[in-house]
Amino acid sequence: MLTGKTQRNPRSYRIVGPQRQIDERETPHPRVDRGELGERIRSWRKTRFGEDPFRRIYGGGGDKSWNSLYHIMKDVPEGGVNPNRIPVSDPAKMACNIKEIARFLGADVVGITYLDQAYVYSHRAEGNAATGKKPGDPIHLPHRYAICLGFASDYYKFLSNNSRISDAEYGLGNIHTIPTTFMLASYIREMGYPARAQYYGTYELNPIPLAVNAGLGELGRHGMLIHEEYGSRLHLAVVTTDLPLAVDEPVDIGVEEVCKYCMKCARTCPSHSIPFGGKEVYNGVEKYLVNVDTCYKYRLASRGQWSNCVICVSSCCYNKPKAWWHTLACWAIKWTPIPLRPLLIVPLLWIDDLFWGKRPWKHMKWLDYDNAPMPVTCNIPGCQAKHANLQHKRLHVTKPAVGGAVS
Ligand code: B12
Ligand code: SF4
Ligand code: SF4
Repeated sequence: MLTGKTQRNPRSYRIVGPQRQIDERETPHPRVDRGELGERIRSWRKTRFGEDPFRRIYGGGGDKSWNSLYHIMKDVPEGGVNPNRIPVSDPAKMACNIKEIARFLGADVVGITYLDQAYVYSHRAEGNAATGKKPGDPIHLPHRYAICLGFASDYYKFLSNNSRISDAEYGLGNIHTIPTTFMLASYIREMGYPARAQYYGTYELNPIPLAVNAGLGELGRHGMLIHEEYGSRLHLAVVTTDLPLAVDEPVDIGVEEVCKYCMKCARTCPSHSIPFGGKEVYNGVEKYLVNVDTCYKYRLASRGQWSNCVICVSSCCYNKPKAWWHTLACWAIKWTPIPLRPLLIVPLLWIDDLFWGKRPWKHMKWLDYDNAPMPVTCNIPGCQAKHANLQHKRLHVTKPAVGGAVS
């Protein structure tokens, strides 16, 4: 078994014990499909795209997404490996070439690391018609390298969270992973080396730890990769290969210190799934532990208006449009000596709340969509008002209502 060795340890998580490979059947989607999180969420997952044809083309399961690229591509066979192998004398030069091509094909950010088998699923949850693989078959992915790719989503569309507008942007990010990784893997096979594309719908691994090790960013309190420029609005995909490549180093962009003081994602998460407390050890890794079950079940609050919650992504203080002041703030945190960072971070977080809001959200109209809060009928006995939004409803209720903009 190959063990990923990086020259520098990432700061945002710590390996403290043996890690076992995760069986994909234990991960949330198959558990929901088996009804382990209850019948309501199981049937929600089947019908979540509703009758909206535009939402259905982004697919991802359910009864109504036959025309999504996801459904078409997930069973497409990979091509053969060219028997005339091109010799690689300079892995660093080849790594530059691969990154350039990956960006040309559509990735926004690229990094390379060793493929640590700890992050490859042990068994698959779904079969694959093209390869003849069945659910429960062991996964064999003996490649040496993982080329990690990030695909950025639009800052403003995500601010409409949660709505069909943020859904469309989220879905498009998933779909973008498909042609780029597929073509990058094809290019490597044309050079005579095995390569497999790990894109939305076909993942045989967890891309987050690999992307952290490849220097794309750090692991945040909300459980996702944070990139210096794009925050967490990055979809991740991977191409695994044996093509000789130089690997990248994990980066320190200050997430470790910022997450200690910020907690904006924990404050804004409507299902309270993100911890306010410290890190915990799970499967040999010390990291912040997100409650994936409550996060998943929050989707029942969507009332047919959206299907993917992106509130923690939009709230994250690293999530900003491209601007010089954002670059400057990130640069300053990065280059401040670690013990002095809190002196800079605390005022920056105050400014962030002041200018960008404690719960970033924007009213938006796009195509026929309008993410204005829907009227909520108050359930207080005797009250006949059609409340315009949750703020009004909160005047009546003592317990804070769970919900984003459209709940
Ligand atoms: C199932 C799933 C979900 C489930 C469960 C969420 C979850 N946290 O697992 C639901 C539907 C609720 C969900 C929600 C979201 N998801 Co999701 N989800 C997945 C999926 C398909 C599998 C994740 C999994 O196996 N989780 C089960 C266990 C492992 O979770 P966990 O113990 O809490 O560990 C999490 C992290 O700590 C990390 N992790 C696990 N082990 C280790 C080890 C080390 C060393 C490190 C550093 C990290 C790490 O990975 C886990 C996923 O976040 C992945 C794609 C993939 N193949 O990995 C995308 C993925 C994680 N989701 C993603 C996103 C963006 C989201 C949402 C914002 C939007 C959405 N889809 O609704 C929210 C955010 C919720 C959150 N705060 O985590 C992105 C994250 C991108 C990024 N920048 O990091 C991924 C990678 C998909 C992609 N194409 O990019 N998701
Ligand atoms: S996706 Fe939504 S519910 Fe899940 S952790 Fe993020 S903010 Fe909370
Ligand atoms: S919102 Fe703040 S605490 Fe949460 S992941 Fe982003 S930086 Fe860390």
